[in-house]
Amino acid sequence: MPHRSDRYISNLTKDTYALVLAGGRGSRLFELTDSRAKPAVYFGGKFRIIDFSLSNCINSGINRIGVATQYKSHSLIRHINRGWGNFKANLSEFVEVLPASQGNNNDWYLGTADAVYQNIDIICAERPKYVLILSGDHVYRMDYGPLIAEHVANNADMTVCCLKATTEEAADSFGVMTVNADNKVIAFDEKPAQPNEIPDNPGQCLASMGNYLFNTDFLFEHLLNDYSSENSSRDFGHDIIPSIIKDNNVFSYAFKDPDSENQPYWRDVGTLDAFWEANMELVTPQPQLDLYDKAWPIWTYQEQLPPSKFIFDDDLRRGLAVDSTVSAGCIISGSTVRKSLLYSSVHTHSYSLIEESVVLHGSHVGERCKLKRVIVDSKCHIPAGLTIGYDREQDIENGFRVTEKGITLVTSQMLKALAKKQMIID
Ligand code: ADQ
Ligand code: ADP
Repeated sequence: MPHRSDRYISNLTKDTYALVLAGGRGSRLFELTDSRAKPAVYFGGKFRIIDFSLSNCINSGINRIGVATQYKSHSLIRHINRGWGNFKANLSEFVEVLPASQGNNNDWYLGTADAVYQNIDIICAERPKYVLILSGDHVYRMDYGPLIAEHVANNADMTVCCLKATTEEAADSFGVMTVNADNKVIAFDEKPAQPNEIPDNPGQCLASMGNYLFNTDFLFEHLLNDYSSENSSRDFGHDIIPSIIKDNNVFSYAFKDPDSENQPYWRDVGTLDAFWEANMELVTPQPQLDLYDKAWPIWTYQEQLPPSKFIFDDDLRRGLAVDSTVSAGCIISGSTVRKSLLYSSVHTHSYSLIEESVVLHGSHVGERCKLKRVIVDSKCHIPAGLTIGYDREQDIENGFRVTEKGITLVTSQMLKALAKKQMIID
């Protein structure tokens, strides 16, 4: 991350209103998003995915932030109210929730552009010079200051943040753009089957991160224009960007790691495998995502919890965790935790073995359980003696979800159904 002195906390960031789009379901996370929107999904031991975009705003000096919510927003709204609601150094700074159906149309948000359109009045009242539209779905650390500075230096109307991706990754998944030598966007295809390659970079393309910076007046003008078109899906990637690039100054901004030439850290934890892998990366000795960097803190809501404890049980079996991350309030008693990430208030009991697993907060792992490559949703009670992650067929038979890569998801609903089934059989 840049040193403090290199950062652009300035009139530019102060003149910016950020709108975080947080209404998406994240359907490829299956039961993990049954009761919460994707931005509310837990990540990294104590955070939620949305904490990363919100922290990026605060650390960049953008202190007026709206969060557009829609799908299953209860958990997300509660998190924002508890963790971010009191954020203010003075009255002009806030993080506020903008739920669908309270904006201009009294209707659900259609596409991403509609989520902004329905909140025009709220944004207008703030009179920002720039509006930064962010996807609340990704985990990354980014200083938005240099983006705004480059946008202004380019005399741009709009700037799209982008990353290099392989054409394979981007096909059918990302917006892909073609730029000229000045980084002006000359073509934009939303989720193309065959993405345009970067010249001299075979197999590589420029993928949109779903983060956009607009001059406020320009944004409002084009949102209103879009409303005169009947067959628009009211989406930035499908409708707005392709329609404005020809006659306006639309630029791309390459998101780079300020400390290295490597691809910057940016994860779409949109599938169970990606969720498991990104969490597992954090328990390695030197993960690319540095959560311990004091210059770029990730803020969140956290319960007041006692410290974690590791106990020899009555038979002197050691409670231990190695190559693992253990959050506050956990009790590891007479069990072994290896290469795993335990969220807060997880309790593991004697003779249990937990390996390469992600256990969300408030879950209990009973005596003599064995877990390998498992995602345990929050507040699960894994009954004593259960083995998960060793036999794919058995896990499916037990009602758990097993991914192609062999990661097993367990939720409290699944465990309740299994208990009911076993009661009937007994
Ligand atoms: P997707 O991520 O597929 O592509 P989308 O599902 O529209 O686009 O989600 C974008 C963001 O908006 C997410 O943060 C989501 O939670 C939120 N969102 C979706 N629908 C919403 C609604 N109705 N109301 C409020 N919020 C909503 C986009 C771009 C691509 C780009 C990828 C990068 O369209 O061009 O490459 O992001 O991931
Ligand atoms: P086991 O892991 O053998 O199933 P328990 O879950 O009952 O056993 O707890 C083992 C130990 O964990 C207890 O003896 C106690 O030291 C500690 N412990 C359990 N609950 C708490 C608590 N709420 N506060 C502090 N320590 C606790």
